[in-house]
Amino acid sequence: MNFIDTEYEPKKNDLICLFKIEPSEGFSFEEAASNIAKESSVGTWTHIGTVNERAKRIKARVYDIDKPYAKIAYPKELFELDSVPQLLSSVGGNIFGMKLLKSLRLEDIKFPPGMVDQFDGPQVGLSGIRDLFSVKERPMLGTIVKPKLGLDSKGHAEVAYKAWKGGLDIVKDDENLTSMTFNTFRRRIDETMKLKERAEEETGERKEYMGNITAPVSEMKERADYLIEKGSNYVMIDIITTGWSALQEMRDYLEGKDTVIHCHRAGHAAFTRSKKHGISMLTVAKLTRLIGGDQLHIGTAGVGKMEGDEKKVLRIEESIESKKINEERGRLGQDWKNIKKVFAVASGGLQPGNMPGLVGRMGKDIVAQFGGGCHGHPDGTEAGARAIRQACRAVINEENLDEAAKENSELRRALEKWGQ
Ligand code: RUB
Ligand code: CA
Repeated sequence: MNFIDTEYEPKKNDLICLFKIEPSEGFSFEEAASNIAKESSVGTWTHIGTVNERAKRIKARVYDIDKPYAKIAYPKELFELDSVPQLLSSVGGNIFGMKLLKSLRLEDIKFPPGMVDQFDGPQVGLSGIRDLFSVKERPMLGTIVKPKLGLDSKGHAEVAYKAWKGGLDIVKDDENLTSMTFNTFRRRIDETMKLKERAEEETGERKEYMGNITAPVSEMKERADYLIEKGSNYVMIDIITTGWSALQEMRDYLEGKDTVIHCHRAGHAAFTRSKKHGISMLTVAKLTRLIGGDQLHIGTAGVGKMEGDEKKVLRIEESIESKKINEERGRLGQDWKNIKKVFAVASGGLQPGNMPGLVGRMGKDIVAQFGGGCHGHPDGTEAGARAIRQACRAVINEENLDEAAKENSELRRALEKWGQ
């Protein structure tokens, strides 16, 4: 069987993958690409006598070579159209370990309409989240309670309360805070939701809490139910450590409950970070949108503490916030049909002085989160939250931060500590 066919015109319902390929010594690029198509669809390392007509018809085809990239078309019969695990067992599976490849990166997947139709996408999505808060003209502002582990339930709730009181919209648990002996899930939810109500009464603003429900799936369902019972509109899931199957299951489970799924991506960099090998964050983001995460961490476009440059992060942002994506070198197109937009979360090492750079690069449609950059304020959490809100107001009013700091002492103190 031949797996290279540069005359092939992909069919409307073919799934397309864009790979970046580096062959091992002694192998040509074409040989490498052909073996990727073979192993990820119907073939194996040697000629086999069991190949039938169907296998020949539904094989994958390398149809475009633009070194170091190759595009491969996969007929839809190769997939169980509503299963992300099965999709990745094919196009994100054995191929990454083949000896004839020095490195391989799955840069992008274009989902065909027949697959998009099988998924619901976000239930609330970007505009639903904006409606929930009645905030349209500025980024949503959030914090992660810090220290990430150590506080008891009451201590956690008090820090959350101060952040809301100071002007932040959203408080979230950190990725590794789930149900600890010193801060159990239920006790934390009880305490924090009580103080959320108080903060709402005192500020007259809508406040939200993202409790981290990360656990084995059956337990996640119970934790989600508990949050909903206590009046929360949000759950947070570590989507990489719990896995795609868990996200699919939780999205189904929450259908009809108008609950926002905040997707934390802790661990993604183990396979997204290398520019040569692994699976791109763009692919992770598109899978998250397809399944139905409502908010997703995508990076800070070079502003904060985490890796991820501006161009890369903006491409990801566009892919989760547009209806249609155009194909360009290093990325495939996508028609999202009726799938809602995901709200991009910018987080990791942010502080008030980053606000102009952040909004300048990523726009105002972001959830901007400040952990250390809130609780590390010289005058504490509430002052830190005020400084963040002041910086945000200044940027939206197109005012210079130094100017704004003259009238806003919390912002001034933040800039003295962290600069711009
Ligand atoms: C934020 C934090 C988050 C990171 C994750 O705390 O620790 O877990 O945003 O990174 P702080 P990413 O504001 O103190 O850095 O958002 O890139 O996935
Ligand atoms: Ca945005």
